[in-house]
Amino acid sequence: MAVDLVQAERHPSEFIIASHRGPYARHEDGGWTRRVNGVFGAMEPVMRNTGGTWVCWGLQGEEEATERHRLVVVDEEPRFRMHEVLLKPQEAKEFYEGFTTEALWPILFCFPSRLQFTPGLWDTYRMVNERFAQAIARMAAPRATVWIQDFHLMLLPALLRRLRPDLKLGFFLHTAFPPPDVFGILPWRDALLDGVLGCDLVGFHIPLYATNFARCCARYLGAVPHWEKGDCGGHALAPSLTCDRLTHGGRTVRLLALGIGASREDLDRLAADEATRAYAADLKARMGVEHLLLSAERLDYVKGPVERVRAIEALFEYHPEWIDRVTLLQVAVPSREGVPEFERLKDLTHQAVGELNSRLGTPTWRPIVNLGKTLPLQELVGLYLAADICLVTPLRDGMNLVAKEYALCREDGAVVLSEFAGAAFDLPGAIQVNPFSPAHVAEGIHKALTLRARERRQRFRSMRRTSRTRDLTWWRTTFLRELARI
Ligand code: GDG
Repeated sequence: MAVDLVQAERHPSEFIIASHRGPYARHEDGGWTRRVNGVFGAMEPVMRNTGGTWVCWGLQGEEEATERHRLVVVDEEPRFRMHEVLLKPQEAKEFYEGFTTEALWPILFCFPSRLQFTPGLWDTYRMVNERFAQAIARMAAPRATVWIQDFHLMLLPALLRRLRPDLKLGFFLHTAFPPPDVFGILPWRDALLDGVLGCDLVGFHIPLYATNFARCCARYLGAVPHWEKGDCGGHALAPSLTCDRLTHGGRTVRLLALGIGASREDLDRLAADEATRAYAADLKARMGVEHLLLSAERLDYVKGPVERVRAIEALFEYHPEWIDRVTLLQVAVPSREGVPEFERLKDLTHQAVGELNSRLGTPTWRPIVNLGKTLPLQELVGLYLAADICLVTPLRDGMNLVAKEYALCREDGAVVLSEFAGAAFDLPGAIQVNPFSPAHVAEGIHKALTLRARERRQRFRSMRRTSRTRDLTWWRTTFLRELARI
């Protein structure tokens, strides 16, 4: 796919997506590549298909302008517009590496011990949300639809409603959402919740996050949720009460649990491609093991990369029969580079992999092969095709698209999946494990390795069916249909 961004005049838009960054990053030779991230990766095909304007921030260069407007041309066809609110490097650092990474990220994923308070960052967060609101208010056509993405822009809905009450506003949170005791640690909790409630429709991946959000709004803002009995069935992520709307300040805000799906458009084409299949077969042969395990993710503490190494160690300790027969290929895409906490995590992961490989490895076999880089999408699909088992063990995850992409691309296989990833709610055919316990994950892997073919195929069929029917197009059309009905 060839992408080019060309300077263009600003244009009123009927459909706007707002997310903190755009889907493409410029590389040294002046070309554009897609950013590897669940949110941008998912919204890019959405915009390619719907058209409209994508509003995000960009870095302000030497030029004086504070905003930049461009046309995105994909394979020589203009597809959508991109409007950048330009931030000075220090503002971008305070907004992204600062407030959203230090304060919001750990709280939303329930890691309060990682929260940091740096004075002044909240003001930058508010300022960036205000700049987005002003830009969108200027360019939205009358009664346009604006779909705001994720926690970087939690204040935007209320700010925008004040400036443009005619707009239809939707918000989707791609992360998890914690219970009130954890969210309440944020000193800015009221403003953040009030900001999101500026919307007509708020989407979450699974009912539990909507329930947690409603409980926070009730406790901290006095909002009134409309509760219904949930069907928890003992699952870690299923709430006993669910909420599909709440009332606050004389308005009713709808809540929707809608798990994001993978993009079939790109994956089907690549999985059917002869070159991808040949790459997969060659890779499997070169690895020279009976069973290839795969994990692929951004390097992030919520994904539990070190805990996963411990689980592989436990597998060989409790089931030494797998030594020399199983290898984990671990793709760790660099993320938030330069942020000290994430740099430390990279070192810890390398160290853990290195120690395990030197203790158990042989001249011809390694327990773990670690790739610390972004692979082209075709290679990633090749790995999906080559791997007998996909290992998805985040300590917590909003959804996790890798599990769904693996199930979508193949006819058979197995997924070992953290019970704390939203995907566990959507994919009951996966072997569910507790990622905090290396022994439990090890048993899950052993189970996947020894499943009878009939049970394995049955489990896989249900995951494949869900991943193919509830794909990205289904998710986008369902959300926008619900928003249009309000
Ligand atoms: C958030 C939430 C939620 C991975 N390695 C490579 C590569 N990838 C692609 C996969 C997949 C995406 O990155 C990662 O998806 P996740 O679902 O793990 O997303 P996060 O970045 O954590 O983002 C998450 C998601 O938003 C969507 O709502 O599911 O819970 O945290 O699509 O294919 N892509 C390429 N090379 C790689 O090496 N090209």
